[in-house]
Amino acid sequence: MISVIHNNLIQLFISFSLCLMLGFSATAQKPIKLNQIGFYPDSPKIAIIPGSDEGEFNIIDAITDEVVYKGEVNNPSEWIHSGETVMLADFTDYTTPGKYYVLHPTVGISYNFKIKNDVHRNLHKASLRAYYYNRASIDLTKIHAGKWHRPAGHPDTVIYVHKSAASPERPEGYVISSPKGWYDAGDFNKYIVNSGISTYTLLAAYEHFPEYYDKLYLNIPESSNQNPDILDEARWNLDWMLTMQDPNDGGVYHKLTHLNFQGTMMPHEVTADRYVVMKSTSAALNFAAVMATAARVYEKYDPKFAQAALEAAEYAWEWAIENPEAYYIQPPDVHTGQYGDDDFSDEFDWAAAELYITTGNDEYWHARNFHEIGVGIPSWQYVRPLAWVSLLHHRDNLTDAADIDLIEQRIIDQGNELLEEYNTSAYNISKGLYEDDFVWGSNGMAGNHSVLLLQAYRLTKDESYLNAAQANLDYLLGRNATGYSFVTGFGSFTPMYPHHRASAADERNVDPVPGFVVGGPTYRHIDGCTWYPSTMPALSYRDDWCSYTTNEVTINWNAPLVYTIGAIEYYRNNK
Ligand code: G3I
Ligand code: 9MR
Repeated sequence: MISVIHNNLIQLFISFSLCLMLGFSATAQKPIKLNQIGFYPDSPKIAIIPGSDEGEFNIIDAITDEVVYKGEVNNPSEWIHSGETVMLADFTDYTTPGKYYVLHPTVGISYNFKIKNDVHRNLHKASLRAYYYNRASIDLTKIHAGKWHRPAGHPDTVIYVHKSAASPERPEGYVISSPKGWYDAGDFNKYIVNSGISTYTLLAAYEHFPEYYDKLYLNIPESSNQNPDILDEARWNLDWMLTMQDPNDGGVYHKLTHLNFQGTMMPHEVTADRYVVMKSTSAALNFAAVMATAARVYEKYDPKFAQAALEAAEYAWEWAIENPEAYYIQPPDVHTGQYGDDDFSDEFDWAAAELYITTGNDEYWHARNFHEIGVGIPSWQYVRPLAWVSLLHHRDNLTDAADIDLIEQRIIDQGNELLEEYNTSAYNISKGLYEDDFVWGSNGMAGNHSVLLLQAYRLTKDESYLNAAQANLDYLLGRNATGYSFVTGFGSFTPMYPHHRASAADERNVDPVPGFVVGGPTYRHIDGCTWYPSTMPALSYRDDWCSYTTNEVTINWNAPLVYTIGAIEYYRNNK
């Protein structure tokens, strides 16, 4: 114990002297950027050194302060998204487990990181437990929520049918019950469109890695039952989604919402009325795709639910076929998130693919022209890639109607496009390839790049794809221009003021609810923040409540994080 304290003091002294030497204040952000959690022994290990001062870098044991590895930095090059010139310090071939930091004689040091097996296990659990923390209609108990326990918010048993959603059987003001589900984000509303990709991505994680998730314990209220915890968590949202379908026609309400965003309150403090608003084609198709997926995934655990999910999916699909142009139009008295879309072709593709896979009915394959469509990066507004992800996974069990070569080629082409950027980018990441990579929710885009890269890896077992997928994770955890590890509670320099009401309004806790990735830097801000540290897209981030364009959390940005970490944990430990 004493020697640990002694060594820590030495380290503190050395770091402090170094800081003084290099002109940094003791509290300044560390100039060398890397994944602040760490690396698996056999994974690539990269740090970013700012500037062009080439030469030697060292890996220092954080306990003994001994130099354990020496390497040469290389490739000073510009990253156009941040305007920086940076170099790579590659210490992939250092594999000894331990705790370390990087030192460059003129630049400074990095935060501490670890090399170990299972290095992202806790982060992975936390990124899934974030969904539990965002549950509506349930007490978060001390046992499961720790210091973030809170009373249930939004029972959602009395929900009014909004004028925009009125039908003969359910006129304006009609009351339905629509409990459970996850709050979308930092706000308290529940949106079907965004629930679509989020819930699907968790179900895909299970479908692709069942043996891993069968054993993953999340300490949620359902943990003691026989089902995998990830499926119990997803079920909380699926149960809510089912209530959003009008049993009279199969249409699905676009969202369940307050009329306005509420103030900075804890969920249980909110009393304003809630409404279901307008049925839309995008809601019906997202719903159909997810329910068709759920019908497969829950077959083994709850066949009755699986059957109900499939029927609901087909009913919603029929509604969408009859109502192919029901674009969401925000009613004048509703001011919450829109999740609007003016192109449903990708939603049709995705729903058709999931229904085809689940039912084996060729009509769904032929309903769309898969030969004519590409892949891309998934987002709430662009779900076409999810069709390819599912088709690839099920390629050995499809009917003769499907073109397996086409499915494989699409995934490889997309993977290669990302890989090329990974190989050539100054930050050694695929993120940054597309203009949309720095839209609102840029960190979600980073995760979704990795989801696609991981499909290419699953298909080919070519490790470059796995390494590239991990590089985007490294980006999220600190190897980025801002230097933040963007996941709350994980890393040394991490968001403390996310735009998350249940964190901001919680007077008991300084620490925000853990396990959420914030939206990340973006090139366009429409929030009330008076300043941003930079106008460069990759630097334009602010850890402040005011910044809902960069510092909010959502279920759709966490889902690719979950998928990516789960897959990487699985492969790094089971190769
Ligand atoms: O689709 C276009 C694309 O074609 C174009 O290239 C690109 C360039 O600007 O813009 C794309 O549109 C963007 C759209 O998201 C889709 O990515 C818009 O610029 C951008 O402003 C829009 O932001 C959305 C934001 O709501 C405002 O509508 C975010 O994606 C979305 O995550 C966010 O969602 C909010 C909910 O409404 C409410 N709950 C919180 C949640 C997160 O902040
Ligand atoms: O808190 C809201 C956040 O969840 C949304 O993503 C965002 C954009 O639609 O809007 C936030 O609410 C703000 C509102 O739009 C304007 N007044 C300030 C609110 C946040 O403080």
